[in-house]
Amino acid sequence: MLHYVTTNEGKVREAEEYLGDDVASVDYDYTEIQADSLEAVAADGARRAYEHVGEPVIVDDAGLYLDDFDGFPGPYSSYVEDTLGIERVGRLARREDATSARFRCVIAYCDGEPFEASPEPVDTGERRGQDLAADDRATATTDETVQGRDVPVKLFTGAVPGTIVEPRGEGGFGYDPIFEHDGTTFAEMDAEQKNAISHRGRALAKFAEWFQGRTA
Ligand code: ITT
Repeated sequence: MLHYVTTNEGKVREAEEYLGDDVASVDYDYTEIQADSLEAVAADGARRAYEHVGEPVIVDDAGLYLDDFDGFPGPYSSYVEDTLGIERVGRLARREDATSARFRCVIAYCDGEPFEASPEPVDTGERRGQDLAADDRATATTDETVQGRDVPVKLFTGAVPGTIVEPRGEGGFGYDPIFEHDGTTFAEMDAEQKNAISHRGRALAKFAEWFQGRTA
């Protein structure tokens, strides 16, 4: 059984469409490391989650990136939501005319076993930080296997561009009310509509396809 380790019910609702009954959610609040890339945070989280659960796990680390603020708040999105709140982040972005943004999501999978070689880049700890900081600024996504000295982790990424607007909508969670894509905020979409275009939907679709092969 696959375990989705998260404290965020909103993420679980969105994952159900891709993972259905094959996944159990586990509410385990491990201490996240601070790092300037989602990949590093997610990979570390997957290792901790696997250690705790002892069975295959995924964790999901996501963030909002304001293009003209060098990607702020990015990996610090949770802290900024808790301290400033999304309405003030939205006001700041609009006041500074820095409304071009993207969401990024990284799904990290760990089952304690190594992964077969894949065409995607394979890297280890030291260089990983630099390469992935560059990827954080890009729309393009890279999936990779992290096979350092630690337990290997496989990563799946997704990104979606959008615009910061005044809050609209009641659905979704987190920054969804201020993130507009094609004229609609994520909070105005239901889970299915959001999944069809979202950072998480894209990462989950890639993961779900790969995972079928892993378990076949
Ligand atoms: P877990 O780490 O327990 O999974 P979390 O809510 O802390 O749950 P993240 O660290 O990934 O999740 O989230 C970072 C921040 O980004 C946090 O403020 C979320 O509300 C926000 N966020 C993540 N995904 C989002 C999405 O799809 N839409 C809007 N905001 C999102």
